[in-house]
Parts: sequence; C-alpha cells; structure tokens
Amino acid sequence: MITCPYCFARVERNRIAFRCLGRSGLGTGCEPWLDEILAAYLGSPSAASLPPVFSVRRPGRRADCPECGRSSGWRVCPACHNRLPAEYCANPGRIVALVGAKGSGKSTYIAVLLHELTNRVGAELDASLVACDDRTIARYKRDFARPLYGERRLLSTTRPAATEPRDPLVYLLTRTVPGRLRPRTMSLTLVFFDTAGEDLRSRESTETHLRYLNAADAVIFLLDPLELPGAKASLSGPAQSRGGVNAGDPDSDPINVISRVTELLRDRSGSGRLDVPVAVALSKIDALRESMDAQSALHRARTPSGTLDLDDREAVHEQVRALLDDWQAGMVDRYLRQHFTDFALFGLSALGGVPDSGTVGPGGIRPYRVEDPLLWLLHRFGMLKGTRR
Ligand SMILES: Nc1nc2c(ncn2[C@@H]2O[C@H](COP(=O)(O)OP(=O)(O)OP(=O)(O)O)[C@@H](O)[C@H]2O)c(=O)[nH]1
Ligand SMILES: [Mg+2]
Ligand SMILES: [Zn+2]
Ligand SMILES: [Zn+2]
Repeated sequence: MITCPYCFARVERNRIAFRCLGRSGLGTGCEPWLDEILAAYLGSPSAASLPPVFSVRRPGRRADCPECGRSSGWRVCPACHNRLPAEYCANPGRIVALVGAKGSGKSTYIAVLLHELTNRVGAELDASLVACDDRTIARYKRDFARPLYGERRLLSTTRPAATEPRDPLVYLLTRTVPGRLRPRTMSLTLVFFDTAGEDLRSRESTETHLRYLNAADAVIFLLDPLELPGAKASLSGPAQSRGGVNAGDPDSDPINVISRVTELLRDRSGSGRLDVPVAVALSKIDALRESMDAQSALHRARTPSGTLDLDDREAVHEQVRALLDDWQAGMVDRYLRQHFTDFALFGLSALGGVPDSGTVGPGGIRPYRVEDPLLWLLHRFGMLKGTRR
C-alpha cells in the first residue's frame, strides 16, 4: 500500500497505473489527449494533454501499453493521474505536513529549509533531496527561491486555497543508513502544502483545505512568538514594535489553530492520544532579546555531526517549554501532552534576523536551527542515529 503524495489516496501496489510514453520520433505510440482526471486535479486543462493512462494485471516497474504496445515505466496514481516517481514506489515515504497560523512564517520556512537541505544540511547528512515533479521545481524557483534568495524580498502572504488551486511541493529526501545485514536506502517524502494561515482560521475551511492532514505521518507546527501576548517583554526592540499581525484575532490564536489541526488528525484514529509525531517550533527566534539567558541551549548553535544530538535535543525542548511557561502559554505544552504521545518543542529562525519592511535584513539570510525538527523526525523514522555526548 502506498499513499499518493498528491491526492493522498491509498493505492494498493497492484493498482498502480501507467501512462503511455506516447509517440517519439518516427516510432509508433499513442497521441496525447485531454486527461480529464489530471486536469481536474490541476484545476486547468492546459498541462493535462498527455498520452493515455492504462492499467495492467500485475504492474511491475514497466508495462506495455494495450493500445500501441510501447513499453512504459511512467507510473501514475490511478485516482488523480499524477506521476508516481520510481523512488517513491520503491521506498514509500513518510508524509510530513507543515502548519501554522497566518504569518507564522511557513512560506519563509519552506524556502529556507529546502535551500539548507540542498546545501549545508544535505552535505552534513549525506542525504540527497530531489523534487518529485517538474511543477515542484518550477514553483520552488518562482514562488520561493527567486523572491527570497534572488531579490531578497520577503514572501507575500499565501493566498487561500479557494482562490488558487493547491499544488504541493513534493520532495524525496534519501539517505543510506546502515542496516543489520546491509545498508538500506530510506526516503522521507516531504510534502509541503504551503497552507495559507487564512485557511486555518475556521473549522470549516480547515476541514475542506487540509484533508491531506489525515494522511500525514508527521506534522511540523510553527508558532510565532510575536503572537504570544506574554512573550512581549522577551522580544527585542524592533520585534516588539512590529508585534504580531493577528493580535486580537481569536481564530488565529495558536492554541485554537493547534486544536483545529488536532481534530483533523484525530479523524483517523478515534479517541486516545495520537501517535503521529508532532514537532512544535517557535519560529522567528531571532526576535528574542539577546540578553535573554545567553547560556541557554537555544542560543547555542547546533554542532554539525550528521547525527541527532539527544542531549542538545532535550535541552532545547526543556528550554522552549520553560519559555512557554514564562509567557503564560504553558497551555500549549499541556494541550500537546494531553493529545499526543510523541511531540517535541523547538526554536528556530529562518531569516536569522528581524527583516526590514518588505526585504531581508542587512545581514542577509542566516538561518538558525531550521533543520532541527527534520533531524528529529528522521531520527524517529529510523533514518538518523541519535548520540549522547
Ligand atoms: N524575525 C523574523 N521574522 C520572520 C522570520 N520568518 C518570517 N518572518 C516574518 O514573518 C512574516 C510572515 O512570514 P511568512 O513566511 O509569509 O508567513 P506564512 O506563515 O507563510 O503566512 P501566511 O501565508 O499568511 O499564512 C514575514 O513577512 C517576515 O516579516 C524569521 O525567521 N525571523
Ligand atoms: Mg505563506
Ligand atoms: Zn493521487
Ligand atoms: Zn500507447
């Protein structure tokens, strides 16, 4: 059984479909035609003119098209007709979803995390990150990399799903890990729906637009400290004057957003505590005042070691818990404990500094601990070793 990373249908292996490769050069092959199922998924017919989809009795890596006889290795989801990458069929990945209230920093986080995974962190972990489809490559460049890294502009507010078709960024993070007999290749599928915080403001829209949360194997939850009223005194001057964008909007109150998301996750498992791992991260940690307990774990940079430093992990978790307590946001921690068996607290900064209006600050983009939640999840899924000092 694999879960389609696009429509989240559960697909049995012997139901995986194929798409004919079509005609090339002078050879034979089927003509492209409008694939209505794919067009419905994409919300537009323009990219859905493709050779036909077919299914066979015992699908392997390849199958012969019943119309033209050409052999094809282009596997697709029978429900939505999106391509299922070969690596994904071989190592069905875990789906990681990212959520957070409006303005909590989700889009910026995605942009910076993917950049770091491709460069610094990817090298440290000896992991490869590949986009699963061309739309992901194009969208990452256009909506994330170009504005933020190319033009040093802050990303604009993500528009609600009702006004724009949802299109996830799908990546495969692959590592070779030592196994009992021989090394194993393991993958984590990162499916980032850049959810608009707006969509999380009401129960109703959360339900329609975040159905995919049901299929998530892990959740990263971003929490903006600027939105926590009790955090005010701990914020640096410039951050204090900016304040939260949602101040006074109870629908965007972090605890309300967390509880709506929790209910969606709960759909699949009834009562009792949920066992999906949840990483809850304070974003924009750069906005905390420098003077705040400089000895703390959060102010120490992580030592790159290609493993998860469990001592460091515990220290950061405890410190974020203490911060939440200080800020009268201890409810977040209590709520998580009541509803999840496996959650961890983080602090991170995608930008590494308080931005000017509309642009990245003068110091450039200096991410801080952005990879921590992912390292923890990799460890949880047996893809990264944990070490003690
Ligand atoms: N200080 C600081 N500010 C940040 C950081 N990341 C994002 N911000 C600020 O937060 C704003 C919102 O960030 P986005 O990434 O657009 O937030 P979002 O969660 O995608 O917001 P919606 O799309 O509206 O739901 C940015 O315009 C920045 O001003 C950070 O690491 N540090
Ligand atoms: Mg956004
Ligand atoms: Zn599908
Ligand atoms: Zn054909």
